[in-house]
Amino acid sequence: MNILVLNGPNLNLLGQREPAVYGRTTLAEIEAKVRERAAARGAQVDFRQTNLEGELVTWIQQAKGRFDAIVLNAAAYTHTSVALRDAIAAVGIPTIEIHLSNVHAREEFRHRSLIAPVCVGQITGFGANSYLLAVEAAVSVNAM
Ligand code: CA2
Repeated sequence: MNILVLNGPNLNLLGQREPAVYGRTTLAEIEAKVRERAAARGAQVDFRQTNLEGELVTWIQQAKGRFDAIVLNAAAYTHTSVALRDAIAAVGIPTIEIHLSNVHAREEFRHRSLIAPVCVGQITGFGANSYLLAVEAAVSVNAM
């Protein structure tokens, strides 16, 4: 199976700032762990990051027919983006929402996710392991 892992704004800064909230692992290190876990499950991964909302929308649209599942850390766009929600709903590819931090234990504005209702489920608060749990979720959803 093919899994598309998408990362939203500022996640390129991981490991460099705010380690108390987001940990010390860089996005490149997370990508390496994701590739390793996916390979162990017989899956292939395309791992991307962008600071642009529209680029995420385009990548989700282009995933149709190419990917079996999407793992999405939409970062701040989680809480604001109707465009991302509409794109996920439009492509109909099982999408797993993930976060490094537990968004429900943080500021009130992070409690609301506009994308959660169109995702298969949400994994939040496990640090870099959220990505590995999402790979497992993607594989199990694909086998359903
Ligand atoms: O916990 C997560 O994974 C978040 O998606 C991260 C977003 C935040 O807006 C969401 O509410 C929860 C922020 C990503 C910013 O990442 C940084 C990494 C290092 C330094 C500064 C920001």
